[in-house]
Amino acid sequence: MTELTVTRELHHEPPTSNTSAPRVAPKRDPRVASKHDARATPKSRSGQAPKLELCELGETGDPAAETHSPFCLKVRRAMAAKGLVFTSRRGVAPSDHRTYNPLGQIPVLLVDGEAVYDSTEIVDALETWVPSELTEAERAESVLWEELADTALNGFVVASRWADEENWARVKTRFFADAPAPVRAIVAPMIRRRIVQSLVARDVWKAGPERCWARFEKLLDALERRAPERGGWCSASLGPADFALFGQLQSFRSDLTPSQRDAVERRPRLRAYLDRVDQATRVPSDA
Ligand SMILES: N[C@@H](CCC(=O)N[C@@H](CS)C(=O)NCC(=O)O)C(=O)O
Repeated sequence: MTELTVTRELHHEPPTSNTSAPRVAPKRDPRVASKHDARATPKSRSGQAPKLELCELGETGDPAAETHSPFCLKVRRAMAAKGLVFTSRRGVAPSDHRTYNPLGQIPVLLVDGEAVYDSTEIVDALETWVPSELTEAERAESVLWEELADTALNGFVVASRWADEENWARVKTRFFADAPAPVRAIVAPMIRRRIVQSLVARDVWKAGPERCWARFEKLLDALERRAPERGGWCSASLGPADFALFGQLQSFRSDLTPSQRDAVERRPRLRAYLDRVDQATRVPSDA
């Protein structure tokens, strides 16, 4: 497939890092351990900050959407929140990065050329370098919310784009914008069929659109009641649950999926929470 290209670099300072650091952050007292201390802690084997490259898809062409991948959004925002510098390796399809991830999925983070894949593994690695300020109990809760975001919420993101008849024409035009006409006409519906089958197998779309979107509304109602009015989802500051929830929920806030976007926007606490995470984790515009 397409050869990958390295694009622009972010402009904030990297910490030094230790790629062989333990994967679970030690229990920390947030009153004494500041973020600044954490950034100073990791040391790389060579004494240099490691080179971080994020394997993802091409730019969206939409200033409101830095990526169409909710999992790349999760990782991008986690890195921005932690002040980590990275470059992007762009591909046309996730499978373009198969050299680094045999599963053919994105995101993949190359750490001095060594691949870490699966967004949860990547965020775990980031947490060992620049830990979020979470107690052990908060960290355990954070794992549960991250799982809910990556599985349940992601099912609805995928359904909104690939299964929902109301959105499909827009999605096809945007996602296959650079594809030759025959690809758009023949390959796009084939990919769609395969993805819808996987949504049926995941029990997201088995009972059809009405049940799917009723479950989505119910889940959003619960998230609206649970959304924190300040701080992060599981603690006073942001952590893995926030990066994961933001990655999926923000992905609905797109003109590709107007009815799902409106469903999120109708919930003021959830909307305010997402705006807060957005502000705190924004990747510089030239990234
Ligand atoms: N569990 C993976 C899921 C990643 C994922 O589903 N990525 C999508 C793009 S947003 C993908 O690569 N899809 C292609 C495929 O699954 O074949 C993670 O957390 O990174």
